[in-house]
Amino acid sequence: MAESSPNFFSSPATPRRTKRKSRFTYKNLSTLAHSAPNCPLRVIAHIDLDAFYAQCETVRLGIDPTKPLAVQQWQGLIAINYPARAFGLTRHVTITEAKEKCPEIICQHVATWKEGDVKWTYDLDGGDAAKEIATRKVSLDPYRIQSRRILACIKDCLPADKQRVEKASIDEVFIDLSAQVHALLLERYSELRGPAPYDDPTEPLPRPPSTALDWAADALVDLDATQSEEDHPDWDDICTLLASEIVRDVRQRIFDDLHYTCSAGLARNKMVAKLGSAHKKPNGQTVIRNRAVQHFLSSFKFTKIRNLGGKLGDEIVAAFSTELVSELLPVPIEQLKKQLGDDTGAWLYGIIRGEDLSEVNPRTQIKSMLSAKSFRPSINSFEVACKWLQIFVADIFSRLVEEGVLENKRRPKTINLHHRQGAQTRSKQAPIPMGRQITEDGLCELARNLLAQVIVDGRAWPCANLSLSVGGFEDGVTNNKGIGGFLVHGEEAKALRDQPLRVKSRGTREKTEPKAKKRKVGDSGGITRFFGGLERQESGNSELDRVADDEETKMDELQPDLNGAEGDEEDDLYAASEGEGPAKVHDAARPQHPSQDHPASSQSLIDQLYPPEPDEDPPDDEEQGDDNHDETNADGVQPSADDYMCTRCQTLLAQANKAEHEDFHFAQDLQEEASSPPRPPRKPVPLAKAPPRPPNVGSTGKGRGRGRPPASSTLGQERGQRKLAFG
Ligand code: DCP
Ligand code: CA
Repeated sequence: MAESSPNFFSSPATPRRTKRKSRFTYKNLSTLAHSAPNCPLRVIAHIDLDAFYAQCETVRLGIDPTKPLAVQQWQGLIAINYPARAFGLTRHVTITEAKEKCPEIICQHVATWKEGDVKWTYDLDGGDAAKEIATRKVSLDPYRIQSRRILACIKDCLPADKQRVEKASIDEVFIDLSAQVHALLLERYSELRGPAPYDDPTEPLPRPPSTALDWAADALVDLDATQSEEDHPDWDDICTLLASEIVRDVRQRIFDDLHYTCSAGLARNKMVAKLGSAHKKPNGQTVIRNRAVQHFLSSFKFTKIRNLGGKLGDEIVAAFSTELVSELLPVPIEQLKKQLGDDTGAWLYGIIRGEDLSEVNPRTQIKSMLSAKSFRPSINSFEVACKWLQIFVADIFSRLVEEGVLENKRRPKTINLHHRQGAQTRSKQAPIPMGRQITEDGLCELARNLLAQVIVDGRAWPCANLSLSVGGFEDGVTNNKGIGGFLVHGEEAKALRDQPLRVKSRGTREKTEPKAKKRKVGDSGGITRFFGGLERQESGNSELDRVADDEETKMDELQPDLNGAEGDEEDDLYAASEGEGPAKVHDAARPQHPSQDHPASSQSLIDQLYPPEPDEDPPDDEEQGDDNHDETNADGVQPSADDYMCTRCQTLLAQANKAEHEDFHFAQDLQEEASSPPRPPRKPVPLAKAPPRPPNVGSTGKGRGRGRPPASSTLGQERGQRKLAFG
């Protein structure tokens, strides 16, 4: 693969100022072997695929990679290849603008699912995207598959016993090359093999040879002002050089085997390596030697640094009236602490000096899977929502099959439904019963029951966003458990056998639970204020609670412990979140919009990660407000021609809300059926004591086979919603 950057330097062979001893000790060398984060010889690489989705399409379609191509998602462009970028195109341009600026551009729409499909397809013509948005959902599976192939290729290039690879997002990895470089050092430099003189590990290492270092085609960042290329290279330079050779080979293999180009950054830690990979794109490799870190960082706005792209960055800009690293460097640590709090101040002081001890976390196993859809216009009935749930389940199930669920290699323990209505997001969770094969039908039923619970709670419609996820994956073969680990015995087994695969309502948890039950996120004003924020979304420590945080994001912009997740697409929102930092989070990963439940101290990060979406199609019945109807009923107002009385619960409501109310009863019936032991029939709810927030009123649900209203279900729909005719 051709290296793009002509911008390389080699360390000159002469003249040199020779230092007598290495700055590094035998102890440093031994900690390198263990990838210790504080080892001064440590080397980390960050590899980022160039215009990833666009390359996936180019490779898939066998298109000449020099042709301009963009990936379309509905009416937006979510990836632009570099030939198209040469025409000034970015993710922000519309398709019309893109075609004006670059008439020959190929706009390839992403794959989509539609109802009844057993697999996503590429059969949507980009020109029809606007028409089809209401009946299809995007699939990013093709990109996930390529991502996995690339990850496998990378791992295949590295020695099994010394590799430490972290999948940071769908198209990025961090690699800690320390252990491999340590082995190479000993192999190539015999003088390092012996024991430390006097058996004292604090003894300095012998000097490296004074031969010129050949950085090949790497973009070598210039040294700090206090350093000189004439200085004798030390072992850290050699380590970086060896790592750079390894990464060049890895990139070459990715290109040779899979035809993808990528860019890489090499440095002593993740933060600097990541900035490095973006330095010379596409197809470039940037090396930031330890002696060049300060020079490299000084040229940046600190708002470009990981975790400083959002509110925290803004606060710092406001506090110090600058966004330049170079202007923040002279600020004493005490002043940073005073203005930002001790933890944040100390962290910032280190980070702008290139200090980052975060580890490369090799966990790459999927923790959860999510399938989601935003509805424009919103949807208004259980029936329609169930069709989407069926698509979500098909999507998730196909991924579960790939994950080895059918062979019991791995298995999720929980299923989650997130439902958004206006600004309110609600979640329901339930365990996936053990002891039996997970099936598509079984998951569908669980999902429907979760939705039924949302409906029972009221205010389910109009629904602007639904997402379904499974999480809490367990290995089937670890811990000597084998397949037997999935089996249940005795009473539990009997209970399961006798019971349909249904949600037990008691097993669910709602995210709108009272504030008092929420775990408090540190509100000291320290660094946790900014980085602990993600956890605020969940109500506890359990695996159940963590599920929603695991969806695919641009992980590196978030916390390390979000890594390893397999997430999914959001249909139409990601493209709107271009920019640095957490704003690049997939909207599909938005488990819950910030609500008043969250402690104020974490609100800033929440806002930053999950900016509110514009409310689409202000809901008619929300404007009317359910409360009004209840009050009207309580006041004993007589029914008008526009009202009707539910025969099941004797509640009076507007005709427009009839369908929703029927859904409510249907959902309630479903839930009761699922409860064990069976309960006696419900008593009608007296008019004056309207139940807490169910949609207003009722129908003769049961008489219509499971309570589904056939034609009337469109009554309360929004404008345009009737178009949502599947298949
Ligand atoms: N992506 C998206 N919407 C965004 C950002 C990214 O859908 N706002 C998707 C499409 C990208 C992929 O994620 O191809 C990887 O994101 P990157 O930010 O790494 O962007 P690219 O890989 O496209 O380009 P670059 O070469 O700048 O890395
Ligand atoms: Ca990329």
